[in-house]
Amino acid sequence: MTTATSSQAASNGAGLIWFDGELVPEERAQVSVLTHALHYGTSVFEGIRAYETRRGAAVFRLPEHARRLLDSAKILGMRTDLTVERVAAAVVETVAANARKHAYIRPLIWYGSDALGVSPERNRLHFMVATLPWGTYLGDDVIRKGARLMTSSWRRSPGDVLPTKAKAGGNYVNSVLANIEAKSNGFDEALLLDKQGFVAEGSGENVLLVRDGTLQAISTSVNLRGITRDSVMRIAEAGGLSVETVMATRDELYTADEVFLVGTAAEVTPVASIDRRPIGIGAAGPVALDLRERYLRAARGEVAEFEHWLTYVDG
Ligand code: PPE
Repeated sequence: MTTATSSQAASNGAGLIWFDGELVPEERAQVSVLTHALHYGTSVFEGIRAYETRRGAAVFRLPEHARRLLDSAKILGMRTDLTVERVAAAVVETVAANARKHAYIRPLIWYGSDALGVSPERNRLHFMVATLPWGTYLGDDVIRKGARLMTSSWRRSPGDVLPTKAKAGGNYVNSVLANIEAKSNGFDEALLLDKQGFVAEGSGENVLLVRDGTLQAISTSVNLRGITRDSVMRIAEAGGLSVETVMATRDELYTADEVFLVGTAAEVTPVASIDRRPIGIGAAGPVALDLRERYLRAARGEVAEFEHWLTYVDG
């Protein structure tokens, strides 16, 4: 571990951050070391992307992300007076203030530093929105070659242990453990199973597969109800592909024609192998690459049918 000094320059390239109603430079957007969320993982967040379109930057499926952020807060019992409209306005304002053409957007609601101790009640809630200049999530190379996945020895925490429908900070310890296990074993990403052995999701993505020309989406039992998963299923249907929801075991993934990961950060990332077994052709598959292309075209405002998914930053 590298130990930071508090004078270290901000390194995320976030520029101006929305912080409790004000836009402040990243180096001034700081919190106390006694922040409740830092000690107990009591935060909820979103991952959203803005894409460059002919009409300037546009945020992809913003109302859906804002709604899920507030749903996550509700699941954690957070009493916030934020609304979908206020979250969306803060996102748009932050993208505009940084003059970003495209961005990865990270809104966060968290309990502050008024009173340490498990009970969060006496802590005020805070809200921030950061915009980051992220490119592809697992690297351009992985898109070309396909990701190498490892089935994690860590199971996805069941919904009666941690609420998997909430995008809560604390939940992500499960993802971090799986991710570092996969990376330290030389893989690109982890695949998590649930306690029964069914495929749950990646450390930060949902899983889709193709079998005999049908797109199969892993059902949303113990995973996040992914917005990209929903977008890709609708795009596939619009393109005439049959789409169904399935429970799948890891061996069913081994024998699929294609497997891919979908998420806001990962977009559509083809999978080349799982546990060193080649999937299909053992490289990025044709359906994955086609859906990736069509997803990105929709996000860039090039598909009239899906333009209602965009919120243009300049009105
Ligand atoms: N499952 C998990 C566990 C998850 O974190 C994500 C998003 C998804 C599924 C896909 O959800 P959606 O973005 O709505 O399609 N992961 C976010 C966090 C990535 C990170 O490293 O942080 C993301 O993609 O923004």
